[in-house]
Amino acid sequence: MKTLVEFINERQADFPYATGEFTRLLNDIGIASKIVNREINKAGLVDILGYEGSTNIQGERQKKLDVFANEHFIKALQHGGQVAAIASEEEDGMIIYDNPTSRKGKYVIAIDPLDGSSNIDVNVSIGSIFSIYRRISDIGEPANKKDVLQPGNKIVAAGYVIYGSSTMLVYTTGKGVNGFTLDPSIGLFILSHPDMRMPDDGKIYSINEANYIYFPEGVKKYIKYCQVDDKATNRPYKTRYIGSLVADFHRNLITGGIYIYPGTTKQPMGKLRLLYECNPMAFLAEQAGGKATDGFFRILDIDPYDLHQRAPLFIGSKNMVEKAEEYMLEYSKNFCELSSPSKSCKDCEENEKKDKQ
Ligand code: P6P
Repeated sequence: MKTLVEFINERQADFPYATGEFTRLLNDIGIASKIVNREINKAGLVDILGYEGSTNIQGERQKKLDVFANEHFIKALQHGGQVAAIASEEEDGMIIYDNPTSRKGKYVIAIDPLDGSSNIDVNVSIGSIFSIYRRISDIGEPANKKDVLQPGNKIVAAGYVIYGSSTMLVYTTGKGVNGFTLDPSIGLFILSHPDMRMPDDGKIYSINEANYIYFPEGVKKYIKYCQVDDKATNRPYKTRYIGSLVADFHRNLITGGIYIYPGTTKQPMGKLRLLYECNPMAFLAEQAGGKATDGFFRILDIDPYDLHQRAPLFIGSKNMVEKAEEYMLEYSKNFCELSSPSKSCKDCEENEKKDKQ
C-alpha cells in the first residue's frame, strides 16, 4: 500500500528542479480535494445543494458546492505558499496572492474547482480539474496573467479528482499517469492505478448528440462512422455521455474511447474552457498514450489569449481521435479556421464576445 504522499516523495527525484515546494503543492491539492469530497458526500444531508444565487463569469448560475470548492482550493493553495496566483473557472480574473511568502511562489495554477456541477443534485459523478505551470514573471514580484496564459505544452503537472462511486485523484507530472483512490476509513489517497495507459482503440464515443444539427459536417460523418455495423472493426460503437467531462474522460482512460465537444455553428469555439478543462485533460491523455486536438491541431500547442477562452475538444484513444480528425480534414477543414493554434477565427472572436455579453 503506497500513499499519495509517499509516491510524490519517491518521485521527487525525477525532477531536477522540483524542490520540496512542488511536493507540498501536490499534497495541498490532495488535502483540498478531501475537504471538497467530504462536502459532496454529505451534500444531500445538509442545505448545500441548489444554487448559491450568484452567477460566475461564464454566466452559469453557481451551485453552492461550486462556490465551496472554489473557496477551499483557493484557501488551501494560498496556505501552502508555493503558489503565486490562481486562475479559476469560477473567478472573473486571476487570484493573485500578493503577500511576501506567495510572491516567492514558483508556481501558478489554472483550476476548474467543480466541473460538471449540473450533476450535483442528481448524484452523478463530478470532478475538480487542475494544471500547474512554473511562473514566468519574476519571483518576488506579484504574479500576473501571462503566468497562466502559457500554452498547455508548458504545464508541469495536471490532474483531476473524480467524486464518483469512489473518489480518485489522477495526475501526471510528465512521467506517466497514476491514479490514487481515497480510503475514507483512513482519509488517505492510496496508489490504486499505477502507470495508467489509454488503449489506442475503444468502442465508446461520447458526444452530446442533441447538438447534431449544429455540428460541423466532419463530426456528423464521424458519428455515422461510429454507427456502421462492421464487426471486424468492433462497430457499431456504444455511445455513453455523462455530461461530466471528468467522468467521461476517466471511463475512456480505462476502457478506451473518444469524447468530443466540437465547435458548432452556434458556438464555433465549442463550450469547454482551454485553460481549465482542455489543457489539463489533454496533458493527461497524451501522457497516457492518447491524443487531444481541436479537430485539427494539438490542444497543448494553442497559444491562449484569454483566461476563459474556449476550444473544441476531440480527446481519447489515439486511433479514434485520428479517425475523427480524418473526417474533419475531409469535410470541415475550413470550419471556424482553427487550423492554426495561434490564429483565432474572426467570427469565433465575435461569437466569443457576444457569448460573454
Ligand atoms: P452539455 C459540464 O458543464 C461540462 O463543462 C463538461 O463537464 C461536460 O462534458 C459538458 O460541459 C456538458 O455540456 O452542453 O453537453 O450539457
